[in-house]
Amino acid sequence: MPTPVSPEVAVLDERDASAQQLPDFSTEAYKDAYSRINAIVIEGEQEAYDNYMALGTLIPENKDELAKLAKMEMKHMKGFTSCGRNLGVTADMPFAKKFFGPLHQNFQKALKEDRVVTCLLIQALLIEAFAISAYHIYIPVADPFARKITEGVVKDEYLHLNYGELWLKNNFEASKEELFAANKENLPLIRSMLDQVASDAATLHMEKEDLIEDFLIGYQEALSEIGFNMREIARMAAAAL
Ligand code: PL3
Ligand code: FE2
Ligand code: FE2
Repeated sequence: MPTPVSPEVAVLDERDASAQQLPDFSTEAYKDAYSRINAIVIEGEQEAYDNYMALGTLIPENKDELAKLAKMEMKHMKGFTSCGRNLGVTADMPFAKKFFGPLHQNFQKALKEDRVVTCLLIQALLIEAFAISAYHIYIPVADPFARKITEGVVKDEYLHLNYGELWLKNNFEASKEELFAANKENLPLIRSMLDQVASDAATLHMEKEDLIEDFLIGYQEALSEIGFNMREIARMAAAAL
């Protein structure tokens, strides 16, 4: 007689098996998708460096702290560059520049007009929450080299998100209206970036639903930490629908 297996154990086994299904990193399909995803991450880290340096001019009292955050972004950029090199992939940088174009333009416009709240929402909340969710979902399906690098990076990204949360929390009442407007204008851009990256991410065994879920949890937690109530957060998240 076979040994009876409890249903709980059977379900657990199944979930573990699917979670540990690693892609074949050497196929042309994997490398092709990686050439775009790797470029997006390299460009994102480079722009994050530029954005924190620029924020230092808008918030001179935090100039040194912002320069420290910027320096971490430069390190991330170099780390992800080595991930591509390790797999023998050439990053498609023109694609990544276009990918970030609309968000980049909105940041630059806000910077010119000294709208520090909008700049913080774009870089320290939206981009960081996007990066944290992407890195979370990537780590279990990454090659061992990239996994180690991404684990180090994601720790830093929380410091960046926390910086933005704290500044906006300390200036909440004066920032509220600008935050609503900046969210309405920029959250749909994140949504469309997710749509654009979904099929390449799937090739890397990253599911779009997992990315959206992780992103929305992180972003909504940040909004709550800053001081928004549940109704306001729901209204802000609805801008992505
Ligand atoms: C700022 O610290 C980081 C900015 C980077 C933004 C990256 C967004 C990535 C979305 C695409 C999914 C990537 C999977 C991760 C692969 C390394
Ligand atoms: Fe980073
Ligand atoms: Fe960051």
